[in-house]
Amino acid sequence: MIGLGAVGVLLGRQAQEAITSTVSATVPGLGSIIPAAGGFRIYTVTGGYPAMDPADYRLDVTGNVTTPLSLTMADLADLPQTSMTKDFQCVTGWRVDDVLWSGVLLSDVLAAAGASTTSSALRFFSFDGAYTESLTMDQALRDDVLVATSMFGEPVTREHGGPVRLYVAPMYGYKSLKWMSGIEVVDEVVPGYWEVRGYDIDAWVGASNGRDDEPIA
Ligand SMILES: Nc1nc2c(c(=O)[nH]1)N[C@H]1C(S)=C(S)[C@@H](COP(=O)(O)O)O[C@H]1N2
Ligand SMILES: [Mo]
Repeated sequence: MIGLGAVGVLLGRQAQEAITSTVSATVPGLGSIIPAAGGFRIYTVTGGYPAMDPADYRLDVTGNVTTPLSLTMADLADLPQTSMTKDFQCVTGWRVDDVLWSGVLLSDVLAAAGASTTSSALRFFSFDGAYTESLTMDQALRDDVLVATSMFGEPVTREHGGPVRLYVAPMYGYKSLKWMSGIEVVDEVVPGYWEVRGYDIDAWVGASNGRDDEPIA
């Protein structure tokens, strides 16, 4: 059950980062809003959580590649699997320590597509139809940037951007695009959803967005 006040918060307020809620409730038209595990807050700029049957899922890898790909969940499972336990930190201040992430390194996906690593940037697209993100090629090839199919040892939930989301460990959470549907290899960085709204394009935790002084290692 949910009170009208909470519905008002959900539907009426332009809260920072389009925060939805961490309360347990079902709101008609918005689907289920569950308590987020481990202190996560569930964000969506569209007001909803797009649904995708994993059987229908495709991750398109296009642009400056020798082999354009349209990867199924099974295709992703056939690529080398990587896990890492690392923190998730939103630029608004909340942080979840020691999250177990699993999936395929973005660099392995790019290698499978024969991505031109002399291209300078990548664009990321969401099947929510609204959110986009960017990385430079150097950033994308790091060994802590993951095409994540699993969080906490479970498939990425719908609320967290399942079945596949991006996880950019060294950067603030807004780089970790949810409901990922496409990766495009391009010649120049195209600023993402929050970046055209003022956030730093290079979102290093600690060093960007005027927060702290010290870049992380
Ligand atoms: N598609 C999409 N991806 C997104 C967002 C969003 O609103 N839509 N919010 C971003 C922000 S600001 C953060 S902090 C994280 C939050 O991830 P979570 O909702 O799994 O906690 O998702 C990022 N990726
Ligand atoms: Mo965020």
